[in-house]
Amino acid sequence: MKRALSLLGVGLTATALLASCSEGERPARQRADAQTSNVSTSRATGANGTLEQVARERNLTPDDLIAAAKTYLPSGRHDDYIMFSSGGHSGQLFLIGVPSMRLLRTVAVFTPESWQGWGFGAGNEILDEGKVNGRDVLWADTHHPALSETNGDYDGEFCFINDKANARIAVIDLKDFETKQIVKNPLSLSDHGGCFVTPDTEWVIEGGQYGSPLGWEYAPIEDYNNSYRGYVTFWKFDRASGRILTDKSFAMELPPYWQDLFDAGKFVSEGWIFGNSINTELATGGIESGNPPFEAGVSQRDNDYLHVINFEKAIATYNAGKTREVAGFPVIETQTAVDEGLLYFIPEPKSPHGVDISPDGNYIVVSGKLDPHVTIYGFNEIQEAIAGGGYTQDQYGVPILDFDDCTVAQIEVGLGPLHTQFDDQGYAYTSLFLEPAVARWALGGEAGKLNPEPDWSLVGKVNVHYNVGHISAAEGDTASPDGKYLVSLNKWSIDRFFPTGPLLPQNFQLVDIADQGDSMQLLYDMPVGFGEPHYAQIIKADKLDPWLVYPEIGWDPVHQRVDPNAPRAGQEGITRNGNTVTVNMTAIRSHFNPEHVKVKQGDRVIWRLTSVERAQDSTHGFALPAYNINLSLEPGEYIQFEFVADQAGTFPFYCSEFCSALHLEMMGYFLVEPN
Ligand code: RUQ
Ligand code: CUA
Repeated sequence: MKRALSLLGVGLTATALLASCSEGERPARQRADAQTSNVSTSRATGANGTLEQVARERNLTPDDLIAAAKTYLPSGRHDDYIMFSSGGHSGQLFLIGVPSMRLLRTVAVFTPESWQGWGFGAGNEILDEGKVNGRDVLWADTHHPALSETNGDYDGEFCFINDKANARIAVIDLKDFETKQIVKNPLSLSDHGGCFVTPDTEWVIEGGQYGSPLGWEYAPIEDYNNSYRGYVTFWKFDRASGRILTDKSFAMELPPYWQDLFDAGKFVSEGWIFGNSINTELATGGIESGNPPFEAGVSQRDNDYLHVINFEKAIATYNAGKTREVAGFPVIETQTAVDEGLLYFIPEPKSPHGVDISPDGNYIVVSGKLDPHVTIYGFNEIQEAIAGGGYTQDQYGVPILDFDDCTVAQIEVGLGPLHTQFDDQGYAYTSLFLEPAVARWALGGEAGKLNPEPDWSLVGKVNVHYNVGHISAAEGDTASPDGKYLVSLNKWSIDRFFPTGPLLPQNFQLVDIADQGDSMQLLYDMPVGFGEPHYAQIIKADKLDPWLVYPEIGWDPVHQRVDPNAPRAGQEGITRNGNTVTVNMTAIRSHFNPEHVKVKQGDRVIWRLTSVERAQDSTHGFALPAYNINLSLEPGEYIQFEFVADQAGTFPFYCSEFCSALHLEMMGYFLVEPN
């Protein structure tokens, strides 16, 4: 094996891998164990022996060993980065460590989640905010997480995420990684270009997707051009309360093209918003009637339109009251947007996707799903074109700027380009769905000074498996990307993992992008067996500053303050007022107090439960069978839930979190005496 490794030219590298792990550092107990195991026989061949033997037995190449060493974290060591990944149809948010690619947590957002008690006695009022026309919609197709930013950089305070299936936005506070708000868009049932934040997170942008009458009222599909519309909504975010202020938010009506993704300008382009679109054909489908199916109808034209919005001016227009109420929501009509000079279009080739702003804010990158190029628009060029006047117009009167006037470069990157991210060395990365691969290309202009390659040129590619959608580089969509790592969010995994029946996981592939030039190394495959994640953002871990326990006993995580109703130690008890029974209960290892809760059938029960724990990680559960209650009580947390005791019987409740050696004994009886 030593010779085999040497032939591959990496004998020294393998030795170096072991150098930091000397025998002398190992505890005596481990040394003794090693001597009695089979491994110890190969140890006799020297320090290299163990690693070589493992490599041989496990059929690992030298590159594999390097990749393993770059991703492995010894027990107790933390990841440098945290990836916030959309949970796809799970409706949740996933937190994944990078480079280890270990799943750290799911955060319950749109979908009930029993471990966190979300929807089973806690969080119900927030899930209720996500109702559509009064009906529960307890799942979501989450697409785009957006970490809050200060000066265009992640600040680690909040995360937003959209639900494409119902046009909803959720707000998650990164003090406790819990969802605080769900906002339902009153104009539409679908969004896609959501959510993205402005550089100081004053606004959360939610762009639409499938054209429909605003407010989704009925209109015949034959009336598409007149009655159907697109939109982009601007949600005002208030950092102090950690909430979107729906009464200070507004939307802009757009032609019924299918708006795709949006992004906010930064630095030079701050105050402007960019979005792309498809279906400027205004195709309405109807394959069953002999019409072209959507996939053909939407792809007929060579160009669709990049939407360029003067957002600064749009805010002024909204503040001046030049809006129309639609479904109770203020909307700047397209005609107003044109009259006020808020909206411009620029052609973008062919079935465009993705709109990504370069870190310096100077360039807008758009891919064409059916065009092998990325197209780079210059912000200054766009401004000159706007100032130049003399526009053509689309059929809704929106000015169309000249393509050549606004573009600075087109780079042939490969087949099926989708999304672009950036690094700290003057490179951009674009996912290529059809190849499938990730292309690295060199930026030009000022940003291109960081790389040694010619401006606006393709530098190299790394193959991925298979069918990459989004990619996410470390802080790769911010004003100061970190480089180092890129994760390819692959849609298909085919032969990468054990086939779990016909339904296969997705595959997050970690790529090392630290070296310049054409040298990117695939490091790790992470199967994602829950929902179909779309986008992810990767933040430096030390920017996050989560609470380790809730700040004070009796903490209400919904409002982030102590609840005066929260029972403290010594305040436990059960009080009756007519048919209403109030239970004041505390939890601490390893008991609830009180342990007997006796009510009469038909009583209304208000149950107040405080964890009076202060030790980190001393979480208790609270499971009440048949009444569909399960809570997660983190140290200091207070939760109140209410129900009518309509089922008589004997209901053992218990702590559903393995919290101590006597966790099984952490229980009580809920006794409902029949009428
Ligand atoms: S966009 S298909 Cu994020 Cu590629 Cu949704
Ligand atoms: Cu508390 Cu188990």
